[in-house]
Amino acid sequence: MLELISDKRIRPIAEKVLAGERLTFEDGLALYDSADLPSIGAMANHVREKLHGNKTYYNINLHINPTNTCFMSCRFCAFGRKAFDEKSYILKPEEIVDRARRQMPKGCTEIHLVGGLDPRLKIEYYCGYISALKEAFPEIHIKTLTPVEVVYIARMSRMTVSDVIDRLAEAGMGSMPGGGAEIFDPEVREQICEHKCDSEGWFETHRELHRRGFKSNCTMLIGHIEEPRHRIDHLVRLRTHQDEWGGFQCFIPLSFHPANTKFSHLPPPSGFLELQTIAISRLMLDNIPHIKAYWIMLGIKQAQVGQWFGANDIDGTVVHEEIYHDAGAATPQGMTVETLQRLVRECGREPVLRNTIYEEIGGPVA
Ligand code: V47
Repeated sequence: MLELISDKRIRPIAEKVLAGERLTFEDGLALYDSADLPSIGAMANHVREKLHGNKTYYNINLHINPTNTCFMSCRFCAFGRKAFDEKSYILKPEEIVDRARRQMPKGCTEIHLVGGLDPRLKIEYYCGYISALKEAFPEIHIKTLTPVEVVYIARMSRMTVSDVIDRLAEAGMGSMPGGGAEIFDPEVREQICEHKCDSEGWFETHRELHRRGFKSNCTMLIGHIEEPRHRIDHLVRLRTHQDEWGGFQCFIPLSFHPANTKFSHLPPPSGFLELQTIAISRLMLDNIPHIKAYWIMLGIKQAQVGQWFGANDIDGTVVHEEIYHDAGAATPQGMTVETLQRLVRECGREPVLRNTIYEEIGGPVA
């Protein structure tokens, strides 16, 4: 492989990758500084195949956003609405159960729920919808809330983060998705989402989850005002947490969609940056097992290519998605199992059905 690397500056990094050595902050920056994307992709693919062979994981899931009212004003967000907006909504627990009953795809194992921040909603609301879903669908894994919501609920309900997590766990929360991470660097955070929880609150929440044995995911939002050094700093912070606590099972690089946001004047991230980031994440995050190329956000074509640039997961059926579609995503709202399997096979990978915690759960269900 080494002789195929055109950019000689990154050959020492390839040697480290082949030797299984950890990459440094400077290595990460050098990779972002190189235009030799095929070589970086080949390095990431080497790691990906060492970990997962030819498998690409997918799941059968349903997304529900309990509320879109949000008192924050994150500049990258097109989803949140102020309470007086006629398009704002708060679903009651029974409405969430009803929607799940109507929309749940055959073989579904997971409901993924995240929403806006509304001071009128206290811990009882969140525990209410979790326990209502668990009562109606005891076998379904409830993957819900991000540290941003947890820290806010703690503040609004006058509780500690630790107590909020205990209550959510008692109600039946199974794990947490990776949202709210954005970019950890405080100067970037100040410009894109200054009111929401900082990196300390984000990591505290995951620490509290991981020390109790819960799994969670992590993300990074790319292609807005951040620079390569902010992305590498973000990845190194995740890696450091993981060294101590474990618990992150999947990393998802998220591409910024500018439409209908305060950054609508920015161009969307390039396909080059997306693939570079998937690959560099795979290389930097040597202790996080899975990298997801989320088809809803990347588009189907790029999610397929991502499977050769370090990703080994494509996410699932989703069924109904609001966060990216409000920001101009052109992907479908959901996908059938048959289509997911076909798309994975078409790019030469083996589709493997998983549950939320990456247990393989057997062949096609359709
Ligand atoms: O934290 C919001 C991002 C995240 C925009 O854990 C935007 O399996 C791009 O975290 N353009 C929420 N991104 C979604 C998320 C997620 C999605 C799928 C799977 C998992 C998982 C987690 O979406 C937010 C923010 O970073 N986001 N607005 C936008 N306009």
